[in-house]
Amino acid sequence: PEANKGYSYEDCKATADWLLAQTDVRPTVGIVCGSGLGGLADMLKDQVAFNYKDIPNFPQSTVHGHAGRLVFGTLKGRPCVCMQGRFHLYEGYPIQKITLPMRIFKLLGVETVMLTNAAGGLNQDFKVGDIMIIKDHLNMPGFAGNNPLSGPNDERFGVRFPCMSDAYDRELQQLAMDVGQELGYGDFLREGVYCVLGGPSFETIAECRMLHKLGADAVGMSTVHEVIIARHCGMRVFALSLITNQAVMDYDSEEKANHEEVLQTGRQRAQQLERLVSTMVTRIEHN
Ligand code: 6GU
Repeated sequence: PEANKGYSYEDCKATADWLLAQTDVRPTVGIVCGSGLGGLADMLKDQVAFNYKDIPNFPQSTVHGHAGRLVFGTLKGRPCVCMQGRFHLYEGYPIQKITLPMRIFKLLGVETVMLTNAAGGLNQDFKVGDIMIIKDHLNMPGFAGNNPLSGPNDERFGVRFPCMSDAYDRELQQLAMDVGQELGYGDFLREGVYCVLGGPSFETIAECRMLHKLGADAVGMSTVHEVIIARHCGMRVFALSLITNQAVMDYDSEEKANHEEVLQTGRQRAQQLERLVSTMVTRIEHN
């Protein structure tokens, strides 16, 4: 497909039907695992897994720390589908390709999408290892016209001009807070605004200061595009950032953002993050 046209409804349907023909799992929850957070997929029971390269129309994951598998299974009896590894703008894919899995989720029957990512902390009260419940976003690529909904709109997915002021489901945010308290995560569970940039270079000091002034609590290179497509087609959205490093905010700092630190923090906090998400899944009500 042409870069600005993306995939048709029929393309998405063909991929969804191909998947549905190969598994009995009928997922109502779709999960996207961020960098270093792929362990969530390993928690699924009775797995049926597909490598991205084997799925019709699917892009392949190229980033270290992302496995590149779509895993179906159950989490304490709840049917789920899990992306172990996601696609990013900086890999060079057209933006519609990055978000294609969300439409496939929708056509598989998914009602709630839960996304995780690794992010840099801009809020000075945050510490490395904090888990931030995303309550809102800043879509910087979108300001420059790079929105995954650019191009013709297919009403079978959603309206031309979708609302984004209710993108992050408030009930699910509250559920995360409640479950987090129960699990004893109160000391490192936060909430805030996530800002997406194209990457792959990390931010300059001036850029971090600017983003912080604009109201961002964390910065990363993913999630927002998926959220827009998921909301457009009416799925409920919940998203979490693991603060894997502090974004560098002053010229005296010796800190440097690097991918190894991101993966390292992911490994340390991953189990708690996985427990939070999996416990939430068992309490989500669907109609
Ligand atoms: Cl500091 N910046 C961005 N853009 N993405 C990140 C990050 C920082 N840390 C983890 N992911």
